Amino acid sequence: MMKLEGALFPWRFRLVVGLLGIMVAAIAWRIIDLQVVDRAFLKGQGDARSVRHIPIPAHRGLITDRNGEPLAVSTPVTTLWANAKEMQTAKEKWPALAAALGQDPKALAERLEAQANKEFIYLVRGLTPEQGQAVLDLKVPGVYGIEEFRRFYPAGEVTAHMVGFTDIDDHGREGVELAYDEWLAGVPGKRQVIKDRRGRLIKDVQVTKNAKAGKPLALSIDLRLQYLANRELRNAIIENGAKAGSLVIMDVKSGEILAMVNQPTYNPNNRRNLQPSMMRNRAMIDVFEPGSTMKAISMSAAIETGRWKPTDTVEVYPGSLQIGKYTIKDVSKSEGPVLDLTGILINSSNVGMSKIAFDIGGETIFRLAQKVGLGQDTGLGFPGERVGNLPNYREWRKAETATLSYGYGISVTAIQLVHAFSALANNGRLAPLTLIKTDKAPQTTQVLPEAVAKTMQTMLQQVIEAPRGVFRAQVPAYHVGGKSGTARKTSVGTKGYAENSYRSLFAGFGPMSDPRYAIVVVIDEPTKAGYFGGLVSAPVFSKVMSGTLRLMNITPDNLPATQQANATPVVPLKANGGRG
Ligand code: 59J
Repeated sequence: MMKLEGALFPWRFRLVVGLLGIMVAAIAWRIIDLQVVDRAFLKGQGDARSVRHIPIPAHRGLITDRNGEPLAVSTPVTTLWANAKEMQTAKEKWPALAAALGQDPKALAERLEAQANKEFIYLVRGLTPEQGQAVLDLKVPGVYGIEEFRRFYPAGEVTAHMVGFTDIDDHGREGVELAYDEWLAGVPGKRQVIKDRRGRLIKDVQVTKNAKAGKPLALSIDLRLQYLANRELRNAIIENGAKAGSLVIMDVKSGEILAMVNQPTYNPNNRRNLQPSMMRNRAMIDVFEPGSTMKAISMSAAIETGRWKPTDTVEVYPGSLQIGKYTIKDVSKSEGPVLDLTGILINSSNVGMSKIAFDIGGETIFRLAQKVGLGQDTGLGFPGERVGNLPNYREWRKAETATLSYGYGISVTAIQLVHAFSALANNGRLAPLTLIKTDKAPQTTQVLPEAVAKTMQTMLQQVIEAPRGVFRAQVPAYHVGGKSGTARKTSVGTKGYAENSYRSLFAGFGPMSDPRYAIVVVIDEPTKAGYFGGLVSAPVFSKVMSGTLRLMNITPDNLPATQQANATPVVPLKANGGRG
């Protein structure tokens, strides 16, 4: 055999081998070049231009009142942040930056020096887009802007407790903002971008995920009533030198809370110098003994048994009753030795109520109190909401049966109390409470026979309209009903009751021709002229009920006969009723 390769193509063979050799060498060189010689440079270049995902903030849902009035609005803002490391390269621009930010140049310089190796610090958050752009236009190296949203609360302190607020990252922190955070928040989107090492945007590649806006929420409250309630409560707190207070208005047919206000309050748009006492939504997170307002429930229970009717009488003489070592006392002396059931409510006789309680038994009162929601979970799930306490009747001895029947030894929230009264107002039907606007009729529960509720309505109207009644609760042109209460506050640290610190209460509803609105007024520690619920809280009830009936266009049911015949709704107040 011949040696083919050598003999036939010696030069071609060498050429091919030679070329291949050069190619291998070239590739090897390039590999070494990339992997070893230029490694650092190339790695830097790659890092410098990298694909990033940056969040697109989601627009938080608008909170409105029942008529669409805005209560919490998200507005676009610009937040300025800095790469402090990068900023060290252009210190000469710092004074101009400080001026544009309205900050002290020395303080800013100190801060930037101190954080000189940080690649992300906030410079200022929540500027208006115009303010932010003005700073960015200075083109200070290392200063960047991001778009965010910030909450603004147009009704300020008037809706503060109800609406709550979000934190600087726009997460719900209090109130409805917290309770409905998931609903309101939405989902942030994502944008794919190419940024350089300094975080500067080189190319906006694409939106990889659209931001999903949060959903709007219409609350049950009516801003006009909220303003009215806030104004009257605030005035009463000032006039009476009181520590605090709450007021709730409820639509007894729909279960909607139409207004809920507390004093003291705060401006949610400026939360500097906040004291915790200002932030309490007392109507739901503070519990108290309902005192004599409880008699409306105990009396309902008595009438429901069929053993008692309004004209039956009870001996209340001499205005006190001894139960073991415990004495039950009436504060106001009755005109005679006996009172009928209506008289017991008018005179607010603890003795009379206790005797009825002994007759019907604690369990009867307990069952109804439970059914109307006293000391029970409201189901609202409001942040910090309290359930209160209705002790089980099995634990009631004779003294407890008595004191519970007139409102001590039980603790409730203002919203529970208005709910309980709503059942009497709505002919025995209890509508579940809601803070959200509802359009369809609620599923109500008959917690008291209609006839009993109607009897109670008549009696509670007498409490206000009878000669010795709580005349300060009367409302011009309408019939209304209700019950006052004055409760000694339990003194801290002792088991007993304070000598001179009181809670003044009033709970009532109207108009009696077709009860629609229930209102509870709580005034904590009045210190001026007087402290009786009938003196301090009843006038607030009167003013707020009067304004409510007029704003809601309710036909008067208590005009002189000549006018009543052709009564039409009174002229409603202006749409901003009472805001000014
Ligand atoms: C009262 C109580 C305290 C707790 C008493 C108010 C009791 C009681 C122990 C003395 C003032 C006062 C469990 S008064 O609410 O009866 O609203 O217009 O605080 O009775 O046994 O110097 N209310 N108030 N009682 N305690 N314990 C009346 C009444 C009520 C009125 C006036 C006069 C009390 C008519 C209250 C009102 O109906």
